[in-house]
Amino acid sequence: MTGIFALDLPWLTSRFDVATGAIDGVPSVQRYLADLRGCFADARAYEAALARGNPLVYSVASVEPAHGAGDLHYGLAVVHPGRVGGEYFHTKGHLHQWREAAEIYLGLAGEGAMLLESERTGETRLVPLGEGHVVYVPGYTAHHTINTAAVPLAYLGVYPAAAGHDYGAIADSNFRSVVVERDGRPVLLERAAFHA
Ligand code: PAN
Ligand code: ZN
Repeated sequence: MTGIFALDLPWLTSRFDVATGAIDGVPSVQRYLADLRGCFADARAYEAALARGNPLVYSVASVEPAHGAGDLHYGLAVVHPGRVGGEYFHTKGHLHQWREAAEIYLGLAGEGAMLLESERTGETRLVPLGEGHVVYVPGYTAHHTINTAAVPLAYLGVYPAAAGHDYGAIADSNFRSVVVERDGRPVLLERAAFHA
């Protein structure tokens, strides 16, 4: 029998801070602009932005203990406001290594969106993610989050412990769409149309 069946877990209860993105006693990963090379459609705007500074784009604190098949992992993420060549700051994005693994996102603060791209059907959906939003990310779906407001976007993601993260496919070919600011509002564009 594998898994977690005792109640003396250090992570049985934890406090989290929506403002800082920290979960007490848990490691946090920081992604700065320099870590996101290739993630923004306008490569020139990216290099120009990097020449001006290297801001924190997002952080994720993850509770990912060793696991059995039925266990859950979760992460608290904060995506900061900003844009590169009009494209809003966003997370790298990934598919789950175990493609069937779904995920629940709970919006805690701020305003933004999730870009979902089905590996199976090729469909794209841009759905709202912000305070009061819950998003169900089905299996076989590449997903990333986008801050479309002027304040930090904070959310919790809860996923099967066996999900794993596959960043390779997105790093190689990227999402087919980008979310950019046009006249003060977020607009979904085909990456190819953005370049044109
Ligand atoms: C989330 C993500 C979080 C950061 O917890 O890990 O939004 O995005 P990247 O992992 O793409 O950098 C999640 O989807 N976990 O499965
Ligand atoms: Zn995920």
